[in-house]
Amino acid sequence: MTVDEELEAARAALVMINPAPYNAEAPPAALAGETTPTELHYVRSNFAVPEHDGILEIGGAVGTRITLTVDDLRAMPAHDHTVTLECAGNGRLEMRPLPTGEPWGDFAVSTATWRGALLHEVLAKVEPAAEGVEVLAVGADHGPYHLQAILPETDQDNLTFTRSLPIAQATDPSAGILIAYEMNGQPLGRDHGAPFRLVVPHWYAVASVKWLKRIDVLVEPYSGEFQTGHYMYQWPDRPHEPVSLMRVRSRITDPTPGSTIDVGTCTVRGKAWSGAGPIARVEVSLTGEGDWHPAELEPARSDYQWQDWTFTWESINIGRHTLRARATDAAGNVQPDVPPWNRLGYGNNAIEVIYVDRV
Ligand SMILES: Nc1nc2c(c(=O)[nH]1)N[C@H]1C(S)=C(S)[C@@H](COP(=O)(O)O)O[C@H]1N2
Ligand SMILES: [Mo]
Repeated sequence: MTVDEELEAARAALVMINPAPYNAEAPPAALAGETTPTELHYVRSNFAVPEHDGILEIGGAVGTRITLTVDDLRAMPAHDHTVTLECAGNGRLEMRPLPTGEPWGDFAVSTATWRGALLHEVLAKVEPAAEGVEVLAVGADHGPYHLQAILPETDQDNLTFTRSLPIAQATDPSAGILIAYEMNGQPLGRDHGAPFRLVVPHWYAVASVKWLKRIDVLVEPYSGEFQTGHYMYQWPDRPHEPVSLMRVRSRITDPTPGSTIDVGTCTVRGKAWSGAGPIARVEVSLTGEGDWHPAELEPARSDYQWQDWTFTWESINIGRHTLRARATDAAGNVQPDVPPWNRLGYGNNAIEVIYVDRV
């Protein structure tokens, strides 16, 4: 297969929303399983898929600069983490007034099993300087970027995808951050960051830099288009804030929205996830105002992936029924009824409403 044929095959089952740069949602069925098959995992890229020479350079304020290849990463202890990634712009289409940005529906979220070396173990090799405050991850992708929020005109013609993490998080063994080289048991595909990428559990996926080219320890906080320009919550009534942890959210996966099902007993199934803590509670409402009924949480599979839940719904009434699910995380965050509006449309975790017709 040529490179183009390979990309086309990898993209065939997705719901494309932008051909260039390629951005695509998962089909709804991709959310039903424990994990999302690679060919159904959403893709979000700010630039075209770049060439990558296979070398990762690590430097900045460090004792020892090093370069690593995928073989060097594979020679380190391998860790498999099953991680739910959600784009911060997921659900933007439901915000009013409609924010500017990729018109994501609700399917820029997926869960895959990533294998890689732990970022903190890689960083230990370079001995970050005591004055280090952030760790900058640089992608190999770059190009013109004209949706500027903060850039002067002159800098928009060749921008690189670059993001930083606080050094305390990057070096924290319990953060679970990977430099991943496999996704669901296969080498990373081109759309998902080959040959290696960061996978940062709990954070909106913008932190999980693909096509990783450099890592630098910084002694000053980083500011850049993808850090302090885009991916900022620009609230109408309070100070701007960087996008960070995924906000608590739930989704009914079964029955599917708009479907027709028989009266009687129906097992409602769904997912819930939050970057701020494990899911403590999911409740289901069968009406507008009125009671919320507790759903049953399946045993949690890991810290980093969405949580399955079920609810037994008995109804002998034919006709249209509304269903809503609402999750609460261990930190006490609960989904709002209305999307928390911000100018660039990030972090929509509002309660979703579906209906089904019973016959
Ligand atoms: N180098 C690079 N990394 C990137 C991006 C990008 O444009 N360039 N997009 C980020 C965003 S916004 C998201 S939501 C995730 C998407 O990861 P996926 O395409 O594997 O689903 O990658 C992140 N990593
Ligand atoms: Mo994203």
